[in-house]
Amino acid sequence: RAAGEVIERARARGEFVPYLQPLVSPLSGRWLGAEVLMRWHDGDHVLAPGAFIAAVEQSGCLGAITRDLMAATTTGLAGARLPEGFHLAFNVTATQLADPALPGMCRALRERLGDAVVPVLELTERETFDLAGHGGQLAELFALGVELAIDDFGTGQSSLSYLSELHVHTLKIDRAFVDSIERDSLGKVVLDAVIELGQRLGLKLVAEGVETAAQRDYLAAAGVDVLQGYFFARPMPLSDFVRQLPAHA
Ligand code: G
Ligand code: G
Ligand code: MN
Ligand code: NA
Repeated sequence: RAAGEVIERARARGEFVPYLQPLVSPLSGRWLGAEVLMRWHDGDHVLAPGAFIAAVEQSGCLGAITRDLMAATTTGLAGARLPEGFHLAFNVTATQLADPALPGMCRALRERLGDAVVPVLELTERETFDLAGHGGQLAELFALGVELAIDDFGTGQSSLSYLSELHVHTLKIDRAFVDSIERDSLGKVVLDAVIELGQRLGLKLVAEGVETAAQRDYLAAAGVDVLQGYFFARPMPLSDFVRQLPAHA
């Protein structure tokens, strides 16, 4: 309860803000989109979700905070010239897919930023089993041009059947597998298998946690479509993203 009140007060003060991390083309280095990551501006401190996401979920405010992040991102990018096909990815829980406000938020995003922008909802692999009940709202979201990405792919333990059943567009390869590239480990076997699986299913592949040129080169040669990681850019405040975008678009 007490923690919930702290979270709600922080939300009311606008302390939960979007940071954006570029999604990068392996070949050209261009920014093809961004993942929106929540940060808590608590006085002088900027906290990452690991420190507070559990409290947010318990507070019941996660849905409201996600809507705030979507609205703030839409407003913050409204003046920017976004490249054609720019993907804007938000992290959501399976429960949030049923949020009746979600289709309207996605529609508003496309209305304000243009149809060239593709809203993406990232769902962790661990939650995909919860998706079955959300078919109706998912169909509505897909009709609006929204795409679905499976986050942290390779770390869950679900069956793979949902990939064909759920109209998933994108697999985000967990950074643990990217991390194994420069080490001769079992992780690299899994990485290669995930890449082949995604390609055979016709899914877009995004690799997360790219930190070195060697990792970039390996993933580019393997045909991974999009890269994300500190090697290219860290998550940054929206205003920094807008300032840097023209040099990378
Ligand atoms: O940004 P960072 O690496 O600290 O994120 C840590 C975790 O928090 C990641 O798993 C990320 O998916 C999650 N996360 C970040 N922003 C959001 C958000 O807006 N909503 C939800 N549900 N999770 C988020
Ligand atoms: O689970 P999800 O993929 O949404 O989480 C993304 C998280 O990964 C964010 O918290 C972000 O800060 C973090 N991240 C992004 N790029 C890198 C990277 O290159 N290395 C590491 N260690 N973390 C990263
Ligand atoms: Mn994510
Ligand atoms: Na991830």
